[in-house]
Amino acid sequence: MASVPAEKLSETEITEEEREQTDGFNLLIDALKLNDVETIYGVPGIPITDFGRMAQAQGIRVVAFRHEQNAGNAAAIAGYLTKKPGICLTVSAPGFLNGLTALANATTNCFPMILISGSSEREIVDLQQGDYEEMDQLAIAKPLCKAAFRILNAEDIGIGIARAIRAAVSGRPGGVYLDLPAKLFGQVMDAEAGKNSIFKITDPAPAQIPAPEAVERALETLKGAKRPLVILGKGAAYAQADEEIRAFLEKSGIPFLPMSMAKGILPDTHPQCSGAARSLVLKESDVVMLIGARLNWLLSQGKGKPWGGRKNFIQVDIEPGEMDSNVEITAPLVGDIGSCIKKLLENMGEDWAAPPTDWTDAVKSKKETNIGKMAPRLANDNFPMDFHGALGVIRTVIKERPDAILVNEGANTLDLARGIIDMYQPRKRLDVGTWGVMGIGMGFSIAAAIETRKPVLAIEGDSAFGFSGMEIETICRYDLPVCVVIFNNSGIYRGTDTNEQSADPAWTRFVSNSRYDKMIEAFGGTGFHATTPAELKKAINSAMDSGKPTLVNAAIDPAAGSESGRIGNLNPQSKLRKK
Ligand code: ADP
Ligand code: TPW
Ligand code: MG
Repeated sequence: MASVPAEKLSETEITEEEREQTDGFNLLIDALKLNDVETIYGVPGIPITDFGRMAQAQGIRVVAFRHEQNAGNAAAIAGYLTKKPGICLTVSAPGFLNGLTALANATTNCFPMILISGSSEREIVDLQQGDYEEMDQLAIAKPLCKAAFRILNAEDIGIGIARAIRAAVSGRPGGVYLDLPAKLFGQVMDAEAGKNSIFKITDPAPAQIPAPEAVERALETLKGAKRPLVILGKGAAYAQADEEIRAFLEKSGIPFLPMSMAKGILPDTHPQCSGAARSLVLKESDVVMLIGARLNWLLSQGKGKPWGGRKNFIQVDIEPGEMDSNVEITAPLVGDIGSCIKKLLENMGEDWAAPPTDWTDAVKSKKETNIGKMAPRLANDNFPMDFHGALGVIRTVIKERPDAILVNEGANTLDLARGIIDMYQPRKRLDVGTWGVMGIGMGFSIAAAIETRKPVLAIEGDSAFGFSGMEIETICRYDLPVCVVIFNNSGIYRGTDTNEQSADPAWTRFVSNSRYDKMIEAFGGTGFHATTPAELKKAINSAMDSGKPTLVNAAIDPAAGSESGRIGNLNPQSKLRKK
């Protein structure tokens, strides 16, 4: 619409139509663009189809998925990789619920994302009069995320987007729900007032500087240690303080243990890395410094047999409420990891003494023994191929292509790959995280390729793959450099269970000898089938060299896996089970 001459603006006879106007659609897009949102991951439908179209027309990359959970997982990992909230866009009720699992998972993992869902008419929803896709989405989302907001008026879009972004990335990052009722999109307001109502957020994730006495206490505790250990968690990888962390660890000389997604902050081949002596360092250490890692089930809550006995904990974390959540933290260091590590480094002094050599020697020797024991298993050429033979090959692939991003899910496929495949660069290993959730594979792979423009290698259990497998069409549609390798052992944990009672297969079994490689060919990608480590190596290398959508069906011995991978101990044991 033509703009109204300035002299006419004050005249009362100007009609609404004569003013230049904007609407909810445009204000939302402008506010997102102003705040550096480059990509939206979602699935179209009422009431957001036009919103996606318009966003795409205005230069935002809109990546359409086949299922909202995968779009949500993509947004979550985009947030983890970039420190900016990933955006997932869904339709109302069912689409919203499909995205909600990913939002809850993002919150659990401390990944910043915003789930934006269109919703139905408030007047009808609140009186429960049966609107199209009626659901009180805001109320349902609230307990499952860090914050939840609804924008009712176009003039509040700027503030609404700011609240959502700040909540997602500041402090402990997490998932935010943003509810946009259908009516908001078409709401019209004066263009000038609209423009003034949106803004670029200043410093959305402010630095949180630790208190000097907390820094001192942490250093004193560390100095007093005879057998110190540092545990790096995915919060440390998220913080992107790679240089500071390396400098701190190398100056301290302390052995470090990376949690799964923290692998590669320093290379797994670093002399101080004690991943291969995990049991020993957990048990024997006397002072443990946690950096961006929680003492949850993945670390046996910080107590019990794996920990050997009571020890002193130092915890570096942005979330004060995390302290003492499982065991006493004698030196809490609350702040963002970049600022905390910088302060620790500044205050260590020139004469920092390395840990006693009997400790570092013991760790080194255990590590060498374990690596030596593993080597022949990884070089095995067994037919049918087992997990170790296949993973030995992939270990070499990643060594030769350290900038590739490794996505990993499954049970045996996850637990064994985590231990066997060394990582060399930060934020290159993306996996099932805190919940051990299946279904992150294709969403993570797609966002990793889009956000980093690096090649992606997804190592997937055949069951795990099934949770998001339809997205291989999305991978082909966007022509992404993703190579999916399916560890096909014809089942969950194993492909050998039997059901004696009926013709039905055991419920952990899949169709034997499936050819997942043929699936991707349906969409124009390239499939490979590998039955030996040598074939697997050739297939993955040629797939990765192509830079194209590829899928490798790796036939694994159905008898090779164990129940629940490495966490079978968490299964409740039936006292009555026969055999
Ligand atoms: P892991 O599973 O690798 O052990 P967790 O997800 O349990 O890691 O822990 C990550 C921790 O990192 C969380 O407690 C979170 O509050 C913290 N965290 C995330 N980002 C930062 C940051 N920038 N600075 C400090 N702590 C952070
Ligand atoms: C959302 C339970 C954990 S691991 C797994 C399931 C179903 C699959 C293991 O089989 P896979 O791996 O992938 O073939 P492998 O190598 O051992 O044969 N639903 C969700 N999350 C989880 N964790 C499960 C179910 C589970
Ligand atoms: Mg399997």
